[in-house]
Amino acid sequence: MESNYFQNIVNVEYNRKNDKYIEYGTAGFRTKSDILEHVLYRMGLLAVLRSKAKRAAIGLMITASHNLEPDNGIKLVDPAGEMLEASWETIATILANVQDNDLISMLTHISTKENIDLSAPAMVITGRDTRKSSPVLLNAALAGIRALNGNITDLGLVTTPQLHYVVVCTNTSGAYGDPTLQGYYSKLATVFKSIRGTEKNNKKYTSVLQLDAANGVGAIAVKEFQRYLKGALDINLFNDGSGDLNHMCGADYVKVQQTMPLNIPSETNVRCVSIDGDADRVVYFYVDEDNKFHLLDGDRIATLVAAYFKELLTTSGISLQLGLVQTAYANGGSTDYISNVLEVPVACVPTGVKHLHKKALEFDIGVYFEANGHGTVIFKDTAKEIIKNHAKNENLSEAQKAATTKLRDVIDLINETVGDALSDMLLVETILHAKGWDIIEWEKSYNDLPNKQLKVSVKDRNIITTKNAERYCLTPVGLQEEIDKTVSKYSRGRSFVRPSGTEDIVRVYAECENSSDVCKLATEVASLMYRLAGGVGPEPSLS
Ligand code: G16
Repeated sequence: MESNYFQNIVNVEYNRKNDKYIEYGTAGFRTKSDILEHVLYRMGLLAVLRSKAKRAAIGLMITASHNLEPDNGIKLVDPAGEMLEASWETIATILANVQDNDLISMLTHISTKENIDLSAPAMVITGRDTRKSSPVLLNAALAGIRALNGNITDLGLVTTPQLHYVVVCTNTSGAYGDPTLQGYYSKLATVFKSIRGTEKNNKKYTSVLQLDAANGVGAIAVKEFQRYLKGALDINLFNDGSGDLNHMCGADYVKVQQTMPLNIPSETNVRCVSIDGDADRVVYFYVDEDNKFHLLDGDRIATLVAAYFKELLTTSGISLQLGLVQTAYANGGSTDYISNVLEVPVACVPTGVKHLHKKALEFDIGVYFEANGHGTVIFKDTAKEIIKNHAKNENLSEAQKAATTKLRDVIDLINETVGDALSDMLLVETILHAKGWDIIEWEKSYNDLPNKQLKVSVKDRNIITTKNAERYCLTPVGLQEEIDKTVSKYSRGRSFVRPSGTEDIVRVYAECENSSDVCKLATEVASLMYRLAGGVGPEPSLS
């Protein structure tokens, strides 16, 4: 049965045209778009097998998110809207790299090993970002899906989180929401406006927002939201797709460079937002009277959200375990604040929302955010039930009732399937509105330690291996000892190195107490990295 089943998949158009080994990285396959066609075709085939294996719809998104225009990639989405299961990432890597002649035998092997019923139906929901290469790559994926007779729902141009949302809505037969883009906009906008309508006296809060959409697909979604949110939130859109994607704009640029993106007017103390190329990350920022740039990144969002939930739980009298998940990039200032002031349990896991999501599932309410602005909040089904039932309790005080209702309603504002820049932004806006805060008030909660990031190019980034949630470098041998020696010279110093899973570089992170020292610390560690791990090109430095 198996080899017959796969006989129609041979398609010379999608033969492998280069020998580059390609790996399923932090968030899928990601590299130069011109070497990806055969990979996309094969991922179309694999998505059909995954759908049959799970007896559910699978998502397939064509995007390279924060990377520049010449790159592209693919993210596969599992049935509950989460990232592809780790064991299938390995399968995907093997399938992407197999020789054309071995493709049928590899597919046969996968279906036998995974015990897949090939007669089961398959459904793949596809979407793409605005890159020039995306339509061609989408066609390759669609050809793969069709070759195995999979059913297709193509959403066209969508943000990554919108695709995740439609996948989970489809697989829950609409229980999570209507599985359409209109369903997505309407669900989020309706609850946003309704919560907002119940709150008066919003002191310093104003509803005006400057939004940098990275010239990516998020701009399309923002334009839709502008229609749905009219009168509630006043979004001024910049980098709306008319310029170069992620070029000197977008959440990654703003976070790493700690500077204003192109085109956003520098207006004193005005709340600004940047999202990334596929709208799954968000950061806030503003410039003060002295034209000084202030960044409120994923750590700030996480702490704002965790504090809000803690307050609602306490006021409502509901006992649920709230926890927060971060990565090594989390600023030491935020971790201290979470542990010592908020007194919320905090966990640290390796980079990649798939790791954060998994850890957050251990809590009744799990808040997870990477410092780069990628994150969300997830709720156990049992927690949702407890909140709903509590809201029906007629013996609650007015304050308890209000907090419980808010807790129940705000769940619908959150895209729990994955980090969603726009849903996260609406959540932040809801909290700031409830507290009557402007961005300056929000920033007062704690002080960030000065921090910097650098990228180092090396011959082979895979020689860098790490442990302890990427905070300790195992190889090259001796590098960690050198980093430790360097860091010990700086008060509250901390630094780590790790290979990127989305770009062909190694990332260096450094933080310390003194802002005049942080560039020096980052440069020293980058230089160690360059010398001991085979640096290529110019040696990076910060002045
Ligand atoms: C992806 C992942 C994020 C990760 C980022 C950078 O984001 O979803 O979890 O933080 O890549 O990863 P790395 O440091 O390994 O390059 P995006 O927005 O680019 O898809």
